[in-house]
Amino acid sequence: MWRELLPIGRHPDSRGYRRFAWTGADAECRAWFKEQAEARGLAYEVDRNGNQWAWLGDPGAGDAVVTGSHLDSVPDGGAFDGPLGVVSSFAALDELRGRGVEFSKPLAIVNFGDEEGARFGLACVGSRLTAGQLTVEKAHKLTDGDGISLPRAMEAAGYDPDAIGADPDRLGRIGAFVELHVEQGRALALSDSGSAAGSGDRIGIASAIWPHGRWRFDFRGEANHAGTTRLVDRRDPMLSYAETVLAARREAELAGAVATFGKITVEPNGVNAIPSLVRGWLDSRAEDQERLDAVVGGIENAAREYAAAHGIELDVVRESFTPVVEFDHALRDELARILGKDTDITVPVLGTGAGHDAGILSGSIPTAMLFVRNPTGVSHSPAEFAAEDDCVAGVLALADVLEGLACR
Ligand code: HGY
Ligand code: MN
Ligand code: MN
Ligand code: MN
Repeated sequence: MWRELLPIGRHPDSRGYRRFAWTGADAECRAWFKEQAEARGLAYEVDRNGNQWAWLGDPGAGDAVVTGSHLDSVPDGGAFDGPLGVVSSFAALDELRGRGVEFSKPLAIVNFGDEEGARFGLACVGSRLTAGQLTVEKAHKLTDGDGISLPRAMEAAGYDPDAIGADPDRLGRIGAFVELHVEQGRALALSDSGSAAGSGDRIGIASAIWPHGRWRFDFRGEANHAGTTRLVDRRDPMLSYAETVLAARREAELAGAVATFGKITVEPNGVNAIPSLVRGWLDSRAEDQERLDAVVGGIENAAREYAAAHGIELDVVRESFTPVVEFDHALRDELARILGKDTDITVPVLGTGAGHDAGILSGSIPTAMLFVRNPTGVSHSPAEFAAEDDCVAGVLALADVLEGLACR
């Protein structure tokens, strides 16, 4: 099943994935999910926000155990971020059926829509809507780089944008959500808990997600001729932007945080024109809110100084924000107990700077995450990798967890 998913949305030049919400590649991924559900005799449904569900047992019974992740990608993303969790969910179900276990609770596998926010700029749209953390009004205003709104994009993909909204009844029927994900760092590879799994540990349990957000910086100056405008006469927003990028690095180092300008648009975007507008997006994350406030505040202050010095107007807009997430302690402990039961090795518990649907849902229901070792730590890149043995260990760990949670 992994192999069928591999070619979908893969760019022939970059070899990275471009599976953006409500595009053709996304539709192919969704068709794959539906096929996997139907091939296993699971009850397939799409919720009001376009998230896909595959149910074993009665979805209405309550106290369901749910697992899954997402199938969309960042621009030129890797094969594992998202799909590993969805594929592992189906594989874990196959494993449990092979074990002949009897489920005492309904079990569901979910594919959340638009986790990466690559197209409309806001991450975790499917889970945010479901959890009521994104209003319908705000969702309807989201637009992509071509000016296509989220409602139009959903409609074009055959979904009803007027149906979207919070879904407390659905969440109320879930007892626990567990998301398996490739680790997006090297904590497991570098871990020395004493496991025999080569270097480090194959599997870890998530403790927390760092607070994180996205800010849009609009630097407005004056377009002019690149050849005839004297340097002293220019109001070039690129200069303030460049200085701000350097400030971001400095402030992040100072605060012990991370800050990235990874996306930029320039107007008029001509080689021989001084720009009139440079729009850059800051992604910043830190272990705690205090550090995040310090780093973003420091960057914004620096940007305002530079802008003022060059006669540039600056607008800073916070486009999204996710506060710190502490995963459910009881569920975390239960996962540790289940995974540690036949061994004297303690499963590593680690925090992460990456956002996940599990983090969004944790505000409404008990939620936990499992991480699979990533030898290089690379993610959001075509070079993202996890070894087959480690992926298999992930499937078995997820199967143990689902058995422990849904078969008691
Ligand atoms: O962390 C992120 O960039 C996204 O939510 N996966
Ligand atoms: Mn990601
Ligand atoms: Mn992901
Ligand atoms: Mn000319």
